[in-house]
Amino acid sequence: MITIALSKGRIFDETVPLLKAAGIVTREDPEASRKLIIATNRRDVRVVIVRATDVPTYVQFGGADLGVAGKDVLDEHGGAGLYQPLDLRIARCRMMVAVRKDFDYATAVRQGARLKVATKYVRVAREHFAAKGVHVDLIKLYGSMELAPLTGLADAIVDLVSTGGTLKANGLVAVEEVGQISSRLVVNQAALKLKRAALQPLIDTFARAVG
Ligand code: PRT
Ligand code: MG
Repeated sequence: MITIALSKGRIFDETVPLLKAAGIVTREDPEASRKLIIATNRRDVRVVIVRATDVPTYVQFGGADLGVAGKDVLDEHGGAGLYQPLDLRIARCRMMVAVRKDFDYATAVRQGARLKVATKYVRVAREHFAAKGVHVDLIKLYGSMELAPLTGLADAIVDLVSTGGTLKANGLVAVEEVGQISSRLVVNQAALKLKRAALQPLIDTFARAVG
């Protein structure tokens, strides 16, 4: 049995066409069903639905053989136990530093101010500001980061931006790019050795589908 870990929403939606290219069709839509294990047209392949941040953990510890996770999530996880053979180029966005539009970020940074930064991506944010030599106090949040600068909780946030609509709706502006984000195929390193005959053709098909 091959188990593929996916999260609901954009990752599932954008992985479906890649699975299809490999001849794998899911039997159910996770948005409509409450099932966490989804069968496919192939008796030896199933999909498990987990939180986006849990995909690397499932694959690392063998709860799934492979999975699809954003680079943001993988960078926070650290990648231990994971083989990352492919950038699937799906669910693309950018990791950005954003502030209230009346906050003078450039001056704060230039004057060596100690910035309060709220984010879900503490590890990535710490490395980003350390590389720039900017002193930061990091505040870990699990969502609605946009609210932090509006309430005085933080001066800046580090968050994902795709259309920019969420920042705009909350009076924030992106001031710096931390990195380009897309989703990667991740494979359990032990599974790749033990189930190579089943997994390698799948990886090769994904590689061709991505182009
Ligand atoms: O939503 P949930 O809390 O269940 O989990 P999640 O946010 O971890 O999962 P999901 O499915 O929302 O995101 C999965 C992956 O999609 C992320 O790990 C990213 O790699 C990728 N991705 C691509 C994004 C976005 N684009 C994105 N725009 N993930 C989140 N967003 C959010 C962003 O955090 C912000 O709140 O969308 C909002 C901004 O969008 P715009 O279009 O208004 O700029
Ligand atoms: Mg989300």
